[in-house]
Amino acid sequence: MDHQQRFDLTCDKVDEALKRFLTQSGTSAALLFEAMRYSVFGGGKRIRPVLLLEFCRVSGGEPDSALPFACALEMIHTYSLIHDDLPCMDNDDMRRGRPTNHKVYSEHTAVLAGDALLNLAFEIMLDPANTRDISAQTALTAAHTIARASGVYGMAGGQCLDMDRVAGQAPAQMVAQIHALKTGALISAAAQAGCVLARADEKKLDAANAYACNIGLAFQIKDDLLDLEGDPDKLGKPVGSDAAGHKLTFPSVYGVEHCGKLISNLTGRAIEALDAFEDASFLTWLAQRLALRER
Ligand code: GRG
Repeated sequence: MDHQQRFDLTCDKVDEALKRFLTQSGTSAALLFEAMRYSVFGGGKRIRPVLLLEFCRVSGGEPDSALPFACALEMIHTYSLIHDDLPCMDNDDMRRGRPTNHKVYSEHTAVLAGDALLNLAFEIMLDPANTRDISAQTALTAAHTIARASGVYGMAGGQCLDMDRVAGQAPAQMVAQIHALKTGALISAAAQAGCVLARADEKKLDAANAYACNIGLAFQIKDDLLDLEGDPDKLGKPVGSDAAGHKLTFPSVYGVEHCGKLISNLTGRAIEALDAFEDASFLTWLAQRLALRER
């Protein structure tokens, strides 16, 4: 099996588990379930769950026992995109080639779908029925890693800095901080939680963190570049929204050419960090694939 086939197979497993977790029990709030499923099954690349499961595997853990955490992480990511698209944030009409959640449902349903996905993620991670194969302490530590990365010290904090930039702060420092929190924190949490669930040692945790921080930043710089010069058909949304929204981006600070070099340096550093693991060729491939992605 080649790496692409393994990636696809892992995505299929994640999708199957997500379908199970998003099967409605009872009859209340059918519309909310529909709105949640609309975005969870809307064509996401599943990068974060794949990272979590692979870091669990290369650290000697059992990926199947980490599946609930991988699904929870994808739900948190999905909630962040639903809320990011809202009129009070980026006010986007399209994502992944389809109308955004609030365009299909309503603004209040989209807010609730995001809230409900965030809560369901924690319900899944903290449900003893989903964590039978791991110790309670390990499950709590993994859930804590993901919680911290999602909230004020991570993604939500980064989103706030991005929305309410304070004039006078150095752009280069600011853009790095925003990206590290808004995008990098959840990607790092994926790698860290995978290691935690496999009870990896400090050396492996540090290496996973170094890999994730580097690919996380490269991922965001690539995202900035795609918004500037990507193909709207492949991206499934119009380009140019960062410039229109006067967003602070890596290309606006460093220029397009330098951004290409930064992505390749960061990818190289991520791959170097994998020396701490045996059998990490899939993660090498993934870092390279993300650097070359077109959507
Ligand atoms: C609303 C709390 C809150 C946070 C929003 C994630 C985010 C913070 C904003 C999204 C803005 C954005 C486009 C960031 C760039 C990096 C990023 C997170 C891209 C989307 O992730 P992908 O490419 O998405 O993994 P898919 O569609 O593949 O799931």
